[in-house]
Amino acid sequence: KILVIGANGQIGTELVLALRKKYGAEQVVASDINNAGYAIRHSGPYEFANVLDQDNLHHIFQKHQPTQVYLLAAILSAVGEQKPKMAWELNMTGLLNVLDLAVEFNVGRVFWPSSIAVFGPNSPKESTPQYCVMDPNTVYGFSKLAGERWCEYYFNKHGVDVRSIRYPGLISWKAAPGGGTTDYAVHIFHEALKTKSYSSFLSAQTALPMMYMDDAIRATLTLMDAPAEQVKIRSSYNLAGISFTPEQLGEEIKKHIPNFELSYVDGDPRQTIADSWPKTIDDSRAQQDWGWQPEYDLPRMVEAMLINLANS
Ligand code: VAH
Repeated sequence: KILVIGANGQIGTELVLALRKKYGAEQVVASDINNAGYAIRHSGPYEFANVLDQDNLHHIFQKHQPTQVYLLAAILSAVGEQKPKMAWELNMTGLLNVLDLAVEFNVGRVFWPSSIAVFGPNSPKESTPQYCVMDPNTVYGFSKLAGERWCEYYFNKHGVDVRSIRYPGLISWKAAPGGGTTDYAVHIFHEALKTKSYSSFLSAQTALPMMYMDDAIRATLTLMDAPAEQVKIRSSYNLAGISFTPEQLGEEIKKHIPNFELSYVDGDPRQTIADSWPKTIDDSRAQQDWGWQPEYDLPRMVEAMLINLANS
């Protein structure tokens, strides 16, 4: 069985759908702490999961004997700054609980998402390399950095085949984003279709690394399918898709909705977070080690978001 923890989140929802399509619905156990995600709950096996409850997790591992585990449960950057201790506890203890269970139940492969949030103000802003100064100043960012260290540690000390990707901001339409700094790039599409206007909490020139969810899911499955000897980085892989500013995104949306109006509000705490992150990412190691290639550029992503949202 394949176990997905955090199945009702922005990534988890699409991972479950992709994994059920690939392995068959009955082989993929979805689990989450909240009972949202009707489609996920009712299209295959579902469990209540609390990553901070070791007995609950042990019961799920005992019952399903997973050969693969995807741990998506986390508190993201913006919410993490409002609840710093909760974010550290959930992101760190949740990961350690799952890594320990992966050892106990001899799980074949584990996936855990990191983020470009592991880079900080003194990391290079352009073509941020796989290895460089990393001084993240959000709880989310340094919990992901510490998590990468733990993943590499469990691989080296306990032989857990854990694999990880430093996701950029992810843009999708099937499930809402979970309280991050890049969420503006999702909300803008909903507002553009509803009111033909959007007020961005990030300034016009704030460039950030982003990716359409279909590319992110494909990268995840490609990494998880790669032979172990090709996965040479056991902390987490840089991954790049598209980098753009709110202004550039607005201009692309105007090609489909000519009278779309984009405005900006100052003083949002998420601006400070965004300013600490890279603008573009160098993902040459993912390309070399397991053949990564993105398929969505800005025009194709915008078209896909507008068409799918308009028809959903
Ligand atoms: C966030 N969407 O904004 C997440 C992601 C790179 C951004 O980690 O917190």
